[in-house]
Amino acid sequence: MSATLQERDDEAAEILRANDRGGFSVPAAGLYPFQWNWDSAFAALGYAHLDPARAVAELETLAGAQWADGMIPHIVFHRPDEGYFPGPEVWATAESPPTSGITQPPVLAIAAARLAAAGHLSGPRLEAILEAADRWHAWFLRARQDTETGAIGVVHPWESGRDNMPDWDDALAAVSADHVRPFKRRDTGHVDAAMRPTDEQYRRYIALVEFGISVGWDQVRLCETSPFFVADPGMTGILILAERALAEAAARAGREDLAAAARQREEHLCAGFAALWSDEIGAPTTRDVRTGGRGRNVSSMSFLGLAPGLLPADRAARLAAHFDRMAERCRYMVPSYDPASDAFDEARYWRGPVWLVVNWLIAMGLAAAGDEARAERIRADSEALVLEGGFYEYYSALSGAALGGGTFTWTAAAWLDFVRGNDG
Ligand code: 2M8
Repeated sequence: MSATLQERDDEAAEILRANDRGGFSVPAAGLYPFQWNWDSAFAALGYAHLDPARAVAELETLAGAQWADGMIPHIVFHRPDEGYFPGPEVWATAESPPTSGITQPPVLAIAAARLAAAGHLSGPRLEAILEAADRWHAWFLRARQDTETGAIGVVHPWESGRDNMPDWDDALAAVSADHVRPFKRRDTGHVDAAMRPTDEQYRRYIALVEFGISVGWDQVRLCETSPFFVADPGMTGILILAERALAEAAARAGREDLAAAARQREEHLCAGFAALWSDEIGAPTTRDVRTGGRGRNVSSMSFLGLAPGLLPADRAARLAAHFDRMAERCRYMVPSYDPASDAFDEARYWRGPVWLVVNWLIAMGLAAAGDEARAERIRADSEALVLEGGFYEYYSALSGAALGGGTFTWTAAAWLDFVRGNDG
């Protein structure tokens, strides 16, 4: 029997409290024992329902890890923990506190704008976060831009947040891992190996970390020379939503300078996103910057293209038709990869399962476009998944089975703010 809404509300609050490490949260105790970038931004929106001051602290801690060049790193290793690989000694970035050497999807400004709109964040503290977001967003154009399309790319699958999504496969296969010394994975000690990336993928992930070290983590050089650099509708689309949020919050704070810069970047990024359109697929897909190779299928992040202003109407209609096709086939939207594709895997991490935070971002875009019906389908499916299965890392789009790690921070946050917050 499934739980009641009230029981899940209470559990979500309990998970956020239990995963609070004082000023920052961990995504899941054991499996992910450090602060992750986009997890933290989503977590803040969950904390806003329990303790708004705690929500602001989460964003301040994240912004506080910003590198001198503007990048906000994907992991901040506040305290040592043996339970995760690769830890700070593998990344060897020389930051204090130690961090990884790559970034993650820029959700910070989206969270800050929502906290500001709710009256939880204002004045100099809001401005400080917006300034950090402005520096980070500008960094993406300097250090992660596919100059041919104007879209934003990733130098590591981990950077996208959708680690083993099938569209990275070809580019990753070109990364040599022959020199990588044996290592012990920790993730498969917490979660069934059939739900995680393969060992072969992990070896290449580590080869890319070693490449970053070889260029001294100089981010511009990394982008220019990395064997892996793939333009991504996900990263580009999220940055567009973040620029819009930054412009709105900066205008609210009377910082027209930051708002104008965000609007200018946004316009450029929208052109970049549109350039990732694949006419063959009828959706925006990835583009391997080194080879020109394109993603082979629709992925969940393609649907960011349904937000207003990202695609011309005829293309948005083709994309919406994919959504409706998948919505017929899947009991729960939105699968991370097209279920009609051979590469779809119902249970393996980012190759098929539903992630509530991705649902949240897609629904934000749909709601902004006035597409209440599709936004509500996503919200209602997210609600059903949690009512049935509890707060897991991800879920089967076909059966609703709860998968990956349990008592998961961003799933609890998505429940409180997106599913139950009535302002998707
Ligand atoms: C997953 O990624 C980490 C590496 O960053 C991992 O598998 O070890 C992804 O789902 C990522 O998007 C997420 O931020 C992270 C923590 O939840 O886990």
